[in-house]
Amino acid sequence: MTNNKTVLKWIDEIKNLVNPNEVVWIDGSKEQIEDLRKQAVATGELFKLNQELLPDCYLHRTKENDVARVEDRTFICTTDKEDAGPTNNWYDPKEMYTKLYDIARNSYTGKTMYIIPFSMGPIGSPLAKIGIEITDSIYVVLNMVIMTRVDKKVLEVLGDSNDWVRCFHSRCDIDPEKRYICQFPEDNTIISVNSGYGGNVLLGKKCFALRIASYQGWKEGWMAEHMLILGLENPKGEVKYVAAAFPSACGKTNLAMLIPPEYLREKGYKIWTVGDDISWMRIGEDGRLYAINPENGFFGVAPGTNEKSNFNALESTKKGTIFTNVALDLNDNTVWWEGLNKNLPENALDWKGNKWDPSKFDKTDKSTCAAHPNSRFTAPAANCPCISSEFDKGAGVPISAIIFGGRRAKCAPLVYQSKSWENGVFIGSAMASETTAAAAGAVGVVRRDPMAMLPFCGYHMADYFQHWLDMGKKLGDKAPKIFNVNWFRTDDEGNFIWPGFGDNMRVLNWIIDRCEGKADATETAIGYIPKPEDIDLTNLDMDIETLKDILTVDKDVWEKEVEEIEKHYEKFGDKLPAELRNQLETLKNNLK
Ligand code: GTP
Ligand code: SPV
Ligand code: MN
Repeated sequence: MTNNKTVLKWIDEIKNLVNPNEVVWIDGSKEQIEDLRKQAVATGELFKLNQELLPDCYLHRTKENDVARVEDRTFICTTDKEDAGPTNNWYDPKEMYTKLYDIARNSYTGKTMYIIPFSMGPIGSPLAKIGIEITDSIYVVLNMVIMTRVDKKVLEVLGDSNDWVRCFHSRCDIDPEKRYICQFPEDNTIISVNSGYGGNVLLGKKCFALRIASYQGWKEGWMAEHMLILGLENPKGEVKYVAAAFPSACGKTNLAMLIPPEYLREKGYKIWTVGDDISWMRIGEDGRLYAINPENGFFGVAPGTNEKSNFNALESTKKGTIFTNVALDLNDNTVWWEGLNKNLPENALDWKGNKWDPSKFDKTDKSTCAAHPNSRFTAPAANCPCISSEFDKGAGVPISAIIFGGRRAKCAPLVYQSKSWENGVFIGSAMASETTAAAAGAVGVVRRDPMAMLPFCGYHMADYFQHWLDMGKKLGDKAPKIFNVNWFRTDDEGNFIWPGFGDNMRVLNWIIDRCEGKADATETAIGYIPKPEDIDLTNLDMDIETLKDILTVDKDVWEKEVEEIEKHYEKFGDKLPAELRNQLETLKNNLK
């Protein structure tokens, strides 16, 4: 497949370590994929779904102890502990290599070693990067073929270069006590053992495209962010692009594929999806910030996805999709999850493969759910009805606005604009959100999640903040405007006040208007808030008083928030950029 000496040497090293029966190179060809699907069906690793209703779609169930990312078992291994910073788990690289090699030794005995050369970003794009994943799992191969660009051309483009990321995965015994997800940023290396679940094993995604790439971006002057990218087309046919960072399971896929309310569609407004999870951004020749989506598919949250909430995502899952940990409707061999529709299947298997009893279903008790709350679909981006014409182009799209957001029941207003780039970096650095099922651990606890990158930043978070500030200096007056949104304010009964989903378009329109100097705003302590009459409520069952309510900045709540941010900043000590400390002081004074 290649004469690249660095590639051959590494593959030899891993092969000698894991001792496989056979070695297979993956080129992404139709015949090869079909053959692998057949093998996986024969062993029960995949279940073939109804091929008339869901052509080329399959269901996979992971082990019950292996259903989400494991942040406490994720490590950044740098020579100097200080380089990983206070928000990452650190381990000495030498010791970790020894530990992992001991775990993985002979782990492929009797098995096949698959080698997957892949490109993150359109093959050959100046913004793209190449990786090679070694795995013993057909599930991983088939997911990587959807999520990244797997093609013979990848190795041609790589040539003799050593600029590629080494990704080694071994299922071992799926033993949670020996599960490790390790990044070695200094060596462009990732090693993952004892898991078979999505984000832990599709190493192109969070491990490479965020943890390793954020480190590369820091060294090379670009940015790798946990952001969706969308294009908003107005009735004149002009398209403006925004990138938005929300923590896991806080609505990126939904916002990226949004369908505008009918009255806006009739006027000619459209949303185009460039990406739903990750954005790589560089300064272009004209001085603006350009973004590509390095992925080639969507690894989306299934529960809650339905025709109304996210039609485009649902459409994307109707062919060539792998479902993980959803329920199987035995009546017609299709899939089901909570929130897909109101027809609880009478004859179904839950995500564990046990008979499901709909009469015992209680939506407040996760253990009665048919699908796991973090069940997912892996769908090709090409299936998406609103995929952007720019998606496959290597040049990237110019970003007008950056949006931060998260789940905050009380604090953050529906939307506000930062007062400057530096103030926007402050807002991102202080972001918090209630935790979700996307990672193992407690759900619903407020935690600080700077730029939605807490679990994904591959180096010291204070250096990361400084990198953001430096990028702003380089961008100058061409920098995107920075905003914050919160779709998740609740009333006293805990119901979401803002309708969300397609209606978020009303907020996006205000954001674009602000970027173009077309909308007014009120200056508050935290930033610029819309005039209530500037958020279009046409055809919405919401009065302006309710809107005013979710646009307010409650002084008492924000004074507490400032205390929390102070505590959060203490972690970074002297390394925290002075600019951010100044921003916090300014906010404190503004609130007085
Ligand atoms: P990751 O793939 O983990 O990075 O998640 P994500 O950020 O792409 O989140 P996603 O769009 O899959 O949404 C996660 C959950 O949030 C789903 O259950 C959605 O139904 C819900 N959600 C998304 N947008 C909204 C919204 O505007 N309002 C409300 N109330 N819920 C939303
Ligand atoms: C997330 O958790 O942010 C995801 C899913 O997008 S995973 O690939 O598991 O990280
Ligand atoms: Mn994500």
